[in-house]
Amino acid sequence: MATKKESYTGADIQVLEGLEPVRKRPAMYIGGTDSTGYHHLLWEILDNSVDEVINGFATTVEVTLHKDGRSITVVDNGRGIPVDIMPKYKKPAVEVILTTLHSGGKFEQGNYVHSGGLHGVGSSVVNALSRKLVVEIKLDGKKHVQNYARGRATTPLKVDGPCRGTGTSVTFEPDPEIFGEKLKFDPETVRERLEAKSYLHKGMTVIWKDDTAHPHTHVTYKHDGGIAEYLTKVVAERQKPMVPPGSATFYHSRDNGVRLEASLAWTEATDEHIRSYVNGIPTNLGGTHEGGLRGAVVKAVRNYIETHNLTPKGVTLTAEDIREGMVAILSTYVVEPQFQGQTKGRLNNPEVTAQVDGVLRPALEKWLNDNKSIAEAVVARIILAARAREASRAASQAISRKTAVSHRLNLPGKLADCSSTDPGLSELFIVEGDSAGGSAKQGRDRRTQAILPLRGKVLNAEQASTDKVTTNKELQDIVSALGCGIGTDFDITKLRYGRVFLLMDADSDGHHIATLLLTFFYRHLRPLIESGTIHIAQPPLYRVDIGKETYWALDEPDRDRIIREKTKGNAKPNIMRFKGLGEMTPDELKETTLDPKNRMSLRVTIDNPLDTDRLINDLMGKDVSARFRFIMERASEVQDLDV
Ligand code: TTJ
Repeated sequence: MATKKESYTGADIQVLEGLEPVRKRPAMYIGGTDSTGYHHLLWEILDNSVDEVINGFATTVEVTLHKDGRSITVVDNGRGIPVDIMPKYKKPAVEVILTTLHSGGKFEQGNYVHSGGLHGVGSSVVNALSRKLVVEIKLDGKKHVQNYARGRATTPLKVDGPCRGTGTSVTFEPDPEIFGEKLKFDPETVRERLEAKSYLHKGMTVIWKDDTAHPHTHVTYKHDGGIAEYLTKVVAERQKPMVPPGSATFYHSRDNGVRLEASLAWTEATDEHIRSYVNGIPTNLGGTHEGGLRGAVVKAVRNYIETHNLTPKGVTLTAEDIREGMVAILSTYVVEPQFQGQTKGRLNNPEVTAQVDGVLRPALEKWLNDNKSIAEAVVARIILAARAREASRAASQAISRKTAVSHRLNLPGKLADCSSTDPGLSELFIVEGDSAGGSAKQGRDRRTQAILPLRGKVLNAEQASTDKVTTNKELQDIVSALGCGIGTDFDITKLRYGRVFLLMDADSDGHHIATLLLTFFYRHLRPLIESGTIHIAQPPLYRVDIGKETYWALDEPDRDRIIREKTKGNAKPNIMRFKGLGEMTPDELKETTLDPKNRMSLRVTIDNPLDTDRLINDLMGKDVSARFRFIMERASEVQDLDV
């Protein structure tokens, strides 16, 4: 016993040397310590099991999110991480792998292909950043178990009875010291990633269990149709039929070093939707491989149009027209991928563009020529897109012409503008209802704050084209007030306000309007969201007076916390609930919501364009409670609290 203990003390020192830099600078290894950061840990662990499947040694990967929402188990039925003692380290291989930086390298060579490169930071990084980690290996009829905490082994590798079969299981809990006390895995993010993996690696069984859900989730994903099946599913989800129906196409290539699969179709949607993956890992921000796909599609279609004399009269087809409504899945394998961006969502290898184009373009041309009736329907759809674009351009130019005459003269009548003309100082509050608008006008700082009350119905912009959107009075007024135009005439340098706040009641109507407005900004004025211009004001729901002090509570728990913490002795709290913004006095509104020194607001950001796309697609349907969640969830996620 004593010897064992001693050797563990020795090991601890070595571990500390090995993994200390990871705990010191976690962001260098995983991109950041926000929610993306700890999800990264999961992807890293998961990819080890997926690799074992890709290499043909496992069939099944199972992921369980435990009740606490933050510990998670990944299990596979592969060969099991080796447990034999490595002479150089005098420790079991598994312990070396989990406690030494880059120790995975040895196992990645030879016949062991690693899918990653993106998450290939190593399971030791996950271990270092986990409050606890337990590895269980079934091998040679024995179950081996070892525990770790913050990268250090807390027990030796022990045999814990006999077992059948082989496989590896890792349970870990990201360290709240690194990621903050609020850390929770997002079940939908995990589920979606697992489902995507099951399409990308056809035949693999993926089991997803979510013990935070009521009742507990237990689903199995297995798709022998691979990404061709994935495309069908994505198109169905987006509820825009294929043009022509059932016309998806699929390519597969393993030649001349380019390993690639792509599946693609045109639909009646007005946007382009590409899901791309490198080595099985999503590249949400696209990159050079997507560039290759886009180029291939545009050139193949142009070539088809020219050789068949289908060029339309009176309208020129742009690349965007050709790709409008296209839905594509692209899965490429790159030996040494280079990624860019905070979350490494973009592929940067320049050579990949030509490789993807070189494979896809001839394949697409052949498909078009072999399927003339499909090709003709696609070309007709593209010409329609070009004509619609020209029509909407005319419509949006009409609006901009009006706003361009003078930045003041054509402002909407109900806008109470600010006196400053410096966008850096100016803020616009879009306010629900006339009575709240009135209080806001009285409570604002008229030098820098403009108020635009909304009266009529806001159009659901999810489905609408630009010319339709610009006929809606409320949206038209917003565009005019903003001054930056819309559609092809959008020019962010003309934006009249540096910040735009949505100020709505904290009830379901208010949430609905906010959602409609966010949808409009997301679909038609996305740069405003991307630049961080759009904010959601956070008016309080309660006023709590205790003695001479006044407190504001955003919601019920907040109110109860204030009462608990601030009520001393005999002071009896006086509580008032605002049924809507209209019930607040101008002074109250100023103090809590308008005044930059005291107000609460949330900045709207897009952390994952795919998620956002899906959310907006899903939620602008019928389910009001889901819409409500959208706002609340997104809002609570936003880090940029402007207090
Ligand atoms: C390495 O080469 C010898 C046979 O086993 C190979 C291996 O490492 N297999 C393997 C690792 N299967 N599963 C894992 C694994 C699974 C999880 C959940 C976590 C980690 C870190 C590794």
